[in-house]
Amino acid sequence: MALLETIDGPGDLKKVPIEQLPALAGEIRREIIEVISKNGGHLASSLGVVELSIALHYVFDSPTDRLIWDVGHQAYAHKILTGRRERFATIRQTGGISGFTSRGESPHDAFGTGHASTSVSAALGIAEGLRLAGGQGKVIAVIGDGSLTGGLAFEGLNSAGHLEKDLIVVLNDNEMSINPNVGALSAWFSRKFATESFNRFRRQVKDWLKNLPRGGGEAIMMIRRAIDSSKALFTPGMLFEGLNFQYVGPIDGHNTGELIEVLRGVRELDGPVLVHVHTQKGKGYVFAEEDPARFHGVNAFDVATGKSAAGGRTFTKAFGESLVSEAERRPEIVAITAAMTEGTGLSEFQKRFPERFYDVGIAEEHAVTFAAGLATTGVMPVVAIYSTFIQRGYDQIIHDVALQNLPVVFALDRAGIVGTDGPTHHGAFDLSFCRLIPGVTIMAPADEGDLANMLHSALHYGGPCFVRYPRAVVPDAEAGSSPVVLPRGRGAAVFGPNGRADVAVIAVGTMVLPAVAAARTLCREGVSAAVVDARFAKPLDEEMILDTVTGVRALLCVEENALAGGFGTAVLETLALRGALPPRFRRLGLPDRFIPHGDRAEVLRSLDLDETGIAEAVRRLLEEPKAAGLKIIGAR
Ligand SMILES: Cc1ncc(C[n+]2csc(CCOP(=O)(O)OP(=O)(O)O)c2C)c(N)n1
Repeated sequence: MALLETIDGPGDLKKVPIEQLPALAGEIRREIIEVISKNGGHLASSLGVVELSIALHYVFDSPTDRLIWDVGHQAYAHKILTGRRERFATIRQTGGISGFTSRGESPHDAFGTGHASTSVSAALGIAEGLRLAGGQGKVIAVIGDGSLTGGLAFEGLNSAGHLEKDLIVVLNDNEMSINPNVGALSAWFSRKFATESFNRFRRQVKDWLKNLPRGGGEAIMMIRRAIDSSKALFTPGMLFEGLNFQYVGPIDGHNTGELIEVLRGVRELDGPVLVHVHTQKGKGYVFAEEDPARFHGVNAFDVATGKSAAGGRTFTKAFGESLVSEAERRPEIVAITAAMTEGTGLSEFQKRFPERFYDVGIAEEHAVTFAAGLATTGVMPVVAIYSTFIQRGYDQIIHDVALQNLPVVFALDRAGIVGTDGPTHHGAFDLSFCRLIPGVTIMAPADEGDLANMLHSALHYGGPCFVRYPRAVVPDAEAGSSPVVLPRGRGAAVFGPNGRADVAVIAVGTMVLPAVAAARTLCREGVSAAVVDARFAKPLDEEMILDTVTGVRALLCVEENALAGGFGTAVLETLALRGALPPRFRRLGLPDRFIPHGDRAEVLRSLDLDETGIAEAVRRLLEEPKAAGLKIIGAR
């Protein structure tokens, strides 16, 4: 790592002669592969932009010039080149640097990212802000062709073309999102675009010429000449030029010298410019080049073989299988993903029912409204989206689905703490923001059998339904052989003494089994504790809750969701309105702050969201004096 060791910031990089930059790229790749093979992370995307990262930092002066990496998952080389080389080994670990760009982490991270398609709007805002404040610096957004399928990116381009301010957008085109990129637009960027479109145009004109009256010799010659000279018009740049951008490219994104030369030229241009760069996802690591989708986001792996240790059976996998068996029985079921086929467990569905499967690109808003449209025709759409990304489609859920009471099922994967991807990806809020929508059903399974029953029920109830489940391995549980329809809005008593308990714990989803384990421990200590699995965050089983808390000394509600507006708050509201609050009450859940990245189990432990934390919370609660009047002891 001879060269790399001399680089503690972009200033050091600029001292390296251009001819040595390919060697530096090799060193950076080795460092990224080495660290990500241990920590896991977004390997293929980051390997693809090593030369581009070097060239951008060679030509521009970060942090005066602002670099905004869309999603930020590809910014590993950028991090290594901007003073984080030594901390790079801590990436995605508890207390370590983030796997995305983060303003708090470095002045070179001009904008915090994690969700796709934000870079153009953010860059335009920064460019305009600098102008208003009389500040210095070029602003450069780097966006992948996958992220350009998001509507927000086009809102940004549209606005930038209108404002005509200095802005450089680098389109990193590797023809891949996580899987091969989808959508009509991706053809515009494709290498085949020019020839295919031009040939189609030529065929159309030929047909037209055949139908012209005879004797039009001179006119036909003119048209032929016009066709030949119009070939130059058929470039991917047409689209961007139409949006008032100057288009430069396409250029080879692995040729550092060419990149530097082009970027130096682009730096001198005024107004919005789009630089189209071709790269290869996974470049430089044979297994990632061969299977860029698997190495998009990879767990720890063996560098020599590219293999990762087999994980356990996940909720995602269980969901995918349940959906396939539902779809076998009901031809009206279709599945929709927003560029996350594998992540949401839909690969098998796609194989089995290609005609009933839709990958709409990174377009969550569209996914929801598309589902709403389908649902008006008797189709039964299941939209499988990560909890954090459904935030993008919130207005569509309210306005297009719920207001019309359409039967759309939302399978919210990665609900709760996701772990190493951190705060941009935690599914912290879905119970809170879904709970306030009238008429919806919200369910959270504790195990695989529950998940199958809940999916089955959601497909049966009609109206908008959410099933939320974590990024986790399913606990050992007997999956029911054939799923049943659960009575809507009914919880279940899952643990307790005969007769009245001292303490009631009402848990939902992932917190049910740790709550039962905690109650067992408490029982051994002589505290009789009952546990209720709420199953539904909406509608709440109010009668069961009232019955459970009658006569108890304390009540604890536990959820893997923000406390603010979440499940425990729903219980609190119900009990307060009914005048039935027990003498001691407390909610456990995600506190009112953004939770950093780290191993999922460690993060949950740090928040008391495990067996030990729940048992301890009950012990502390019981030590507290009785609340007077409506004051709630221990509520936080
Ligand atoms: C709103 C949103 N939806 C989904 C994702 C998940 N995601 C992360 S990267 C990615 C693909 C990005 O493709 P591209 O922009 O082409 O970058 P590449 O990884 O190919 O370099 C997706 C779908 C996300 N980060 N944000």
